[in-house]
Amino acid sequence: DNREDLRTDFKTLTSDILHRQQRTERATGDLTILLNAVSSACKWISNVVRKAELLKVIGVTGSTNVQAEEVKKLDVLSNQIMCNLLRDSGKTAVLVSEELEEAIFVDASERGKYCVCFDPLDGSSNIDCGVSIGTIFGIYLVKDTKAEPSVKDVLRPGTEMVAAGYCMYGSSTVMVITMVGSNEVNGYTLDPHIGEFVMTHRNIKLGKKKIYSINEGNAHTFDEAIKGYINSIKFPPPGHQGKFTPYTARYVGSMVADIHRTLLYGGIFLYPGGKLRVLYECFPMALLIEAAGGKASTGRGRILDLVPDQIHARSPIVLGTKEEVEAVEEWYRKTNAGK
Ligand code: P6P
Repeated sequence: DNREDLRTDFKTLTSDILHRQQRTERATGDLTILLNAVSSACKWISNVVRKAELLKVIGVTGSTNVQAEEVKKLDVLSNQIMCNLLRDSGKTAVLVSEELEEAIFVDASERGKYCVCFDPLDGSSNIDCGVSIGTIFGIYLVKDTKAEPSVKDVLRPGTEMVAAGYCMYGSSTVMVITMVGSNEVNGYTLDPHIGEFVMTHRNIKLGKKKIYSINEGNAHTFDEAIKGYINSIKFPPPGHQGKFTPYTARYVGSMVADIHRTLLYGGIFLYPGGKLRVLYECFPMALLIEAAGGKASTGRGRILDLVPDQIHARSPIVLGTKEEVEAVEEWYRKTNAGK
């Protein structure tokens, strides 16, 4: 029966990770095991995120559980799921989490050679109003497998990451991931009935839609370059007579949602104020956007070249369609803003 809707040749994240291992010289299978731990953690977080409201309503967790403990907030729970599954994989040496002040250095007895920087549930302030949220991760290989792991293993440029991605918990659960060097970004949608991430977005490349995404509520803090660029896409240039097509404004306020749209449709996302974190928001998203044919900048240069000075370092970020990011960089050169 060759009915088109009965696809039987679907690919899964699990099979893609295994095939990548087979194609990689001297692959030990460690990254395969690590990525499967990330995938399992995201399935579990998805399950908990989707039940959270219900659990509160039906009182299973209510505001206190049987030990009369305050029910864990979703981002705390998501952090514990990520830390436990990553540590349990036996393939990690250093864990950096948005939820933890200090890095975790995995005990020698269960230590591996990878460092995972992650935000277990980014955008969690949006949970109660049903906005898409997500887990963001970036992976480094330790600098020296024979040395004691240290914070030096993660205070490195984003160009040294080996893999990065996010899992968005929205109308469906979608894992978007890139293996550095593949120049490919693939998206996989979770089929909760078979528990597999099934490939739904093959080799994502940015679209060309004229969309801009920025929190205009911060306009009073924008420097001359950002003001100049935003005005140039909202209003016709002085003396312009012809037809002017302004950009469309789209801002969710949850990074995974704003980046997912930018990856699929194109456009530009800007967070000029130094709010977003380098290791587990800026770097992973920059790797995805570059692999999908876009550009990711601080406004003055390639953001992946930054070296964070501490694990929760922040940076301004402008990313999306190459021409748009280059226009912002040009505004910085012209106005020499923020010097
Ligand atoms: P603002 C969510 O709190 C977050 O960390 C990112 O997911 C999002 O892009 C940004 O902050 C939104 O910040 O200041 O516009 O609410």
